[in-house]
Amino acid sequence: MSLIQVSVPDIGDFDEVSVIELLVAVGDTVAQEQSLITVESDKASMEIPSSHAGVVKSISVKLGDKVKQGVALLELEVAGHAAAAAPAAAAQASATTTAPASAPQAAPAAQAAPAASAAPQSIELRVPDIGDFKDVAVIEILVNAGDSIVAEQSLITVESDKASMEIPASHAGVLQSLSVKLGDVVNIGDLIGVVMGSASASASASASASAPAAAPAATAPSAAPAPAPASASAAAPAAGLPAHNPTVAPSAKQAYASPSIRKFARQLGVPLDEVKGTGHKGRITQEDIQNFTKAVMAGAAQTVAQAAKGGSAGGGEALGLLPWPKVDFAKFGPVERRDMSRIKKISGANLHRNWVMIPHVTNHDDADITELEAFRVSTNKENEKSGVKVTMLAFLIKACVAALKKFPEFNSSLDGDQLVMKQYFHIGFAADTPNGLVVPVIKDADKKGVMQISTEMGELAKKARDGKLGPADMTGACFTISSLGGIGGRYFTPIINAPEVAILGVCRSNMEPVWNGKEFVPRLMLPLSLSWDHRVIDGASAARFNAYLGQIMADFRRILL
Ligand code: CAO
Repeated sequence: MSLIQVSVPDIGDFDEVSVIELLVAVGDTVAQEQSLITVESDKASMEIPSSHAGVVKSISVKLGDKVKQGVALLELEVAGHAAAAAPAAAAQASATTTAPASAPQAAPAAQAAPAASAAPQSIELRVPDIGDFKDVAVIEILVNAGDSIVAEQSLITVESDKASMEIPASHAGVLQSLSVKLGDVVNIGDLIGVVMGSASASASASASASAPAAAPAATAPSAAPAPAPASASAAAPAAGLPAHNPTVAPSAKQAYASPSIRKFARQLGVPLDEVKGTGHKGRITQEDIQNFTKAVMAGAAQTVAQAAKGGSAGGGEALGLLPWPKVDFAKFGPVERRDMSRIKKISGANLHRNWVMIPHVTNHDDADITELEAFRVSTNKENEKSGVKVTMLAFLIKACVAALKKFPEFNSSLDGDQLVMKQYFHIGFAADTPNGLVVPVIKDADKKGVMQISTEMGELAKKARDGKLGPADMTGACFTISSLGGIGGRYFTPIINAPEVAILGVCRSNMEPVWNGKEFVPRLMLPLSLSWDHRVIDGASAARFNAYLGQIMADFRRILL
């Protein structure tokens, strides 16, 4: 074990940068390359990564500190380093951290291509030397073609995985064209745009090419929004300067976050400018993104885009409903809070969407299964030794395949204005497990016999109860059956498993008196509940589907016709 010191690396042309985020705490175990501290100038922010894996022993800076190259940031206890090696290790730490931190050197003003001249002329604005960074992504475009820009005004923001920087204009003038768009990857020398101006109107173009980013904010009028709300007014567009490209930066409030947080937000699809920062000076932290995501997933919040689409956030506000009641249950008696299982959370969100988005109708009917049940019982007796038990559900799967073949719109999915008609017959069945409802799928049920379907169903149901179903076991269904036959009940309204368009609910069969035209006779009746998507199926088809299903269940020989 040895201690190594991580200090501020060569930060290029910056005299001082501010410590804006401490990404680790004393006692934390950090991995090599893990970001430790974020520092920021007025034009760039960068994360200082750890040169070694180790444990943070002490941190010698605090938020808001201004630091210069060589200032000690923290001490790491590193395994496997002899004490004698410590200075070398420290040096290495510095050296390693230099790489990303060289980014600010990369923020010089865009280089002017043509030679200086007093007459207005087209001047190319190119990506300057951006240090060790190659292939950096354009994450913000801060100007529009047609804008009048001043020298040093930020044109675009580029970002690597450890640093983001704004690239300022080397020349003032009217922006003729922009050659980059969001998401482009740029390198030194790439054209950003062309400005019509006087080369002499550049603010010390060549000087700023070497050290523009170090210019104090006050002398570097920037159309780019301030990184921190506190300095927002200082960063407001200068008088006469056009506003930002509204399609790129619609919000006056620019999210204030480090490059890795921006990346994290992008990966999750979180709109950063809707996240409230709770960090230093309102900076957005990883926890802020996580909390925002959790709130949206739980339906407690909505993104602007969701609200605009009128989708449901679960709270019902988007549907114009009253907010969900908030009750302090403990006021009325003792309570205990339990987390919902993962399966319940996932299936709940899916069921909710399906219930809200699909216009469901449910038809109820009964099938006479007297003979089929007798056949099932005798088959099971004959096959007692095989260990395979046939339940009514296996026959239902075959019967549903026959009905899907006869009424193909039940074996379809909606895709915009089109129906995708499936030529395969994969049938899902809802299975009750200790952790919640899952829907394993019997693939190609049309090609399988009742015995094989029973065997597969038994295996899949066991896998489901053991929590061992894989994604392949649960995808691709055309139609689902939800059987409560082993439990009880009469009828229910099953929720369609989108993007399927129908689902069959089955309850417990009962011996009932049925009028045969002459007399009441005892018949075993199976209650069927067929829910269907009224956008795709109409009531007459649904009644016919149920009736056909009933005919097959009453006389399974019909399946051969
Ligand atoms: N009528 C009368 N009895 C029935 C029946 C019916 N419709 N369906 C099944 N049974 C009987 C079976 O014959 C069996 O009886 P024995 O033990 O005497 O042989 C018993 O009920 C138990 O059957 P089962 O449930 O084990 O087998 P299954 O093939 O019918 O169902 C499975 C398998 C995995 C679908 C089932 O166990 C299950 O999980 N069902 C719940 C599905 C569910 O939760 N749906 C609701 C979704 S909406 O929230």
